[in-house]
Amino acid sequence: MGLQRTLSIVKPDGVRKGNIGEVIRRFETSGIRVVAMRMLHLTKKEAEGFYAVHRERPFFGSLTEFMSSGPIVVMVLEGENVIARNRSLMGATDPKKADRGTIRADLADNVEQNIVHGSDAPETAETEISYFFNKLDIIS
Ligand code: 3AN
Repeated sequence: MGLQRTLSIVKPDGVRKGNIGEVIRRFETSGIRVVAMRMLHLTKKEAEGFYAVHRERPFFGSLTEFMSSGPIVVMVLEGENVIARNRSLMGATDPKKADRGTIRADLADNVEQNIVHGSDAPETAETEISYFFNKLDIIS
């Protein structure tokens, strides 16, 4: 796999519930490095741009409403095979189906408000990272 980067987001529910530190602690404890980080409050339009691949899904309106409902924390994570490692720390999209001990099983309320986002492949990681960060924002 080699060294990878991925985009992680602590979603508005995670920020509201005070879970920013807990999410980062889990990354750091498992040897994943944070190499860029920023807090921001997306507009509806910006959330729609980020989730453009889901435009046709029935939950698109509600998802982008939620993602623009409060501040989020966006991070670039770096490590060996970090895309898959982050996905396994996050757990399944639906917290009811997520393995015990994962971020979503432990902290999330439902399939939409599920605390974290993580890129699902190298190509999406690259696109998603560049949606929020310039090259010079990322520590190497
Ligand atoms: P993941 O975030 O696990 O990669 P995706 O990419 O399928 O999951 O979905 C993107 C986001 O859309 C999820 N994080 C979740 O917030 C929302 N979502 C996914 N499936 C549903 C659903 N059935 N109902 C409502 N929201 C959903």
